[in-house]
Amino acid sequence: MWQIFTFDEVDSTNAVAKRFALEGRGECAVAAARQTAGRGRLLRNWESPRGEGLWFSLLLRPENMPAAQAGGAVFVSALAMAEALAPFGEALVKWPNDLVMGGKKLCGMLAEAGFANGLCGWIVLGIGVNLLQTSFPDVLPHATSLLLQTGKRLAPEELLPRFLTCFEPWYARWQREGLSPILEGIRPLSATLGRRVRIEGREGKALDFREDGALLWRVEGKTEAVLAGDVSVRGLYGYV
Ligand code: BT5
Repeated sequence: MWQIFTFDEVDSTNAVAKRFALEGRGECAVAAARQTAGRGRLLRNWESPRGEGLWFSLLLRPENMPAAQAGGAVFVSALAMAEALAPFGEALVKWPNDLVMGGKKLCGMLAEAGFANGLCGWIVLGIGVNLLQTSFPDVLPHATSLLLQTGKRLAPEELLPRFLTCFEPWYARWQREGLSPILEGIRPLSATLGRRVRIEGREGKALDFREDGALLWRVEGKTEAVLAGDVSVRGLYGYV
């Protein structure tokens, strides 16, 4: 059973969960109705209006996990969230850290980790899912919500336990067997594989995932691997 801490308002649930990690707390979830300084990657902003989405972070403490494997947490949560949302609508996984619906961004994920002696001490996995918004600011042309896509109203407090139920078995498998079974689950849900994409100004075709989660793509006549770091991947004909 996950211990869940809920707040009315915080700056960022990732910041709170990181504080919990440094205080030595065990695995838990931290959720807030609103974030005043929600963060994306590279210090980008994450819009988190009150009650309109699920804004939360997991504090994970995988046992004896080599530091290099920590980044896989994002794939575990992407798969679990796609599963949790499946009864309401089809969410596809846009490598490396988005879920999309109708070609737009429904959910973003942000993993941060602390290491000691080559092992992962903690991972804070922040997840934002747009649920009830009926419109987005002009600066977010690629954003969408579950309500806009499906007409269905799913409350954040209903989605969190659903997500945790889906996450638990995949998290256990990831620790036991590594990333392969997770990537196998993601392949059929991928919005990226088989597509023409633009990565860091170059164009090519996304082919497959490498077993460490890197994206293999065909570019300029060669097959190259892109690590799931801070790259942004764009479709040639839109966001996906
Ligand atoms: C992400 O970054 O997609 C990671 C988002 C993680 C958010 C969660 S919410 C709970 C936890 N606490 C936090 O403080 N963060 C995590 P990135 O790939 O860098 O995408 C960020 C970009 O998405 C921004 O620059 C905007 O263009 C766009 N964006 C901002 N808010 C959005 C929203 N609500 N829906 C869709 N797109 C958004």
